[in-house]
Amino acid sequence: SVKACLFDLDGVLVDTAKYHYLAWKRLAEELGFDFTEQDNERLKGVSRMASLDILLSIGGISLEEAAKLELAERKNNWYVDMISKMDRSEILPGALEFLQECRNNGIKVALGSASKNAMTILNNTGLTAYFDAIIDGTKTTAAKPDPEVFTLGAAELGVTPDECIVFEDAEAGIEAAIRAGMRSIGIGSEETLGEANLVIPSLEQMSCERLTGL
Ligand code: B16
Ligand code: MG
Repeated sequence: SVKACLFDLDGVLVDTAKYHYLAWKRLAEELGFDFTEQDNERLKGVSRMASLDILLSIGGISLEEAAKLELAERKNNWYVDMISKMDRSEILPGALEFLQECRNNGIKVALGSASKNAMTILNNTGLTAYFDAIIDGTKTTAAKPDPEVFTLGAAELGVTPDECIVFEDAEAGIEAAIRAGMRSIGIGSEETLGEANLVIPSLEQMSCERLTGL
């Protein structure tokens, strides 16, 4: 049976990808090259430093670790400026309703995000109170597709992997769920998330009843 739902943040509950994109694009422009929305697809679900490495490879730039840390911080400051202005209107369609339905049905709820800024986003959108456990980039040492973020979530909730369903918008996140021994639901397109047990366009198509048939 299903006892817990584990949610990715960016791309599942809120659309912060657009802010990540604006900040990375600004950094690329300062470094003298263009960064397209298509390039940005490669950064989804990927950690901050790994994202920077991808960006620099697109620009054909190689740098020392100290210079990279400085650039990552510069990008993060712009990103934090943007997410500090977020409010509940930026919660994705169907998310609030499904989180509430989980709570009403006694299904535990955890966050499993790579972001070190997850608490700012949850607090500004009013989502914090929906979670029984919050695992974010400040608590993990290995990035998705490593299963750590979801394994820690299940442990904190006191449930076993086979009792968990992971909701993810990134291919690396679905792989992390599989490696954790959990079932998963992809939010987005079948093309990239085909490994999931079910793929739906958004949480608007989700209900607790649909969890039972997975
Ligand atoms: P930060 P998720 C991920 O969030 C984003 O998808 C990814 O684009 C970002 O680089 C990563 O968080 C780290 O974010 O720079 O705020 O620590 O999808 O795992 O909720
Ligand atoms: Mg995501």
